[in-house]
This record gives sequence, C-alpha cells and structure tokens, in this order.
Amino acid sequence: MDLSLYVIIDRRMMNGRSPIRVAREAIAGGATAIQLREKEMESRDLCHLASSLKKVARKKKALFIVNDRIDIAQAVDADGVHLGQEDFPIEIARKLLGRNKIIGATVRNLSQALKAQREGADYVSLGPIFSTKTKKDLPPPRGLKTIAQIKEKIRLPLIAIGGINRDNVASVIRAGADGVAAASAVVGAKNIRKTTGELLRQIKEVKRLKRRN
Ligand code: TZP
Ligand code: MG
Repeated sequence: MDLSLYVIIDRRMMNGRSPIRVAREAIAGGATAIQLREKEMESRDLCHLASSLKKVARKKKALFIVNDRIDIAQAVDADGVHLGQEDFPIEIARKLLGRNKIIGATVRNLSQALKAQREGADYVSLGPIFSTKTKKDLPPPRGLKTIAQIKEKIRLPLIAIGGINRDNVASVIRAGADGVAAASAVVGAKNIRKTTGELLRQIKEVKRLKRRN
C-alpha cells in the first residue's frame, strides 16, 4: 500500500475540469493513490464516476479509495474507503468490506489515532496540519509537531492532510508522515501533472535522506 502521494479528487476546486481528466493527470504525475470525495452527487452519477476513476487508477497501479460511501466502494470494487469521525464505524466497515480492502480514518489527535488503530484501520490521516479553505468547520491547524508525536505512538501509516503544497511538503515528511494527502494544491493547479510530479519528487527525496540517516 503506497500512500506517499494521495490526491483527493474533489470537484469543487477543479475549475470546471473533468474529474477523470484531473485524476489521469495526477496519476501521470505520480500520485500513488486517489480518493473520490464527493458530497453532492446523486448515487447513480457517483457510481459511474467511481467506476471510471477506478479504471484510470488501475491502469497505472494507483490505489482508488472512496470517501465515506462504502456502498459505492463495493459497487465498483474500489481498493478501500476513507472514513471520517462521523462516518460508518470502522468495525462495521470492516465487516462489510472484508479483510482485503483498505480502510482509512480521519483523526484529529492521538486518542482518535489509537482508537482507529484498535478498531482495525489500515492508515490514519491526520489534519488539518496547516490551515486550509478546502473543508469547513475544521479545528485549528495541528502543526508539524503533532505528526511526530502521533507517529511515535502508532504503528499504522500516518498520512498528513490539510494545506499541504509544494512549499511545505518536505517539512511534513521530515516531521514523520508516511505520506501526504492533498486536494487544492493538486486538483486546483494549472498544470496538475507537473505539480504532482514536483510533490512526489520532494517526498521521495526526503524519504531517501531519512533512510540514509
Ligand atoms: N481534512 C482535513 S483538511 C482537509 C480534509 C478533507 C482538506 C484538505 O484539502 P487541501 O486543499 O489539501 O487543504
Ligand atoms: Mg466523511
């Protein structure tokens, strides 16, 4: 499971570009996983979109994860789901999806991270690390220190999310994140492929240096 660069496909900041095209560009640039995060689409359209995105991801061996909607994930045989604190409980999602699917959990602090781990999540995403306009009603930014503090106490991969872009991505990996999830920095970029490539290059470089030390 490679979640080094996890791109959130959220239509709201694509400047009218098609999600399929955006996903294709992000994956061509090196995104290792994509997540369909769509809160307003009717189920039928969502099914079609998810099915197309899965094909785009599979072709390049990127992972395809669906936010919140276990039914859509099952319908298109996605690689997994991502669950927020108010979404389906992890244990129930596991019963529905089985052992072979990936379940990710949004966490805001250490106790939520430990709980997600106990309940059987495969990774946690911690955020917001920095301030972001992408999601409303978020708690204050957690900052880089929280990454290290939580990483030290869990064994699950930790994905950092929230306001991550090419100027701060290296610091996030240096702080201990196993990967980063990004929405606006990638899907809102003019040149998605180039931006994704640049993010991935920095992530790989910091990881390489960390392995050496
Ligand atoms: N959860 C915490 S921050 C965030 C979510 C879904 C939004 C991430 O978007 P961006 O544009 O990368 O800050
Ligand atoms: Mg959710």
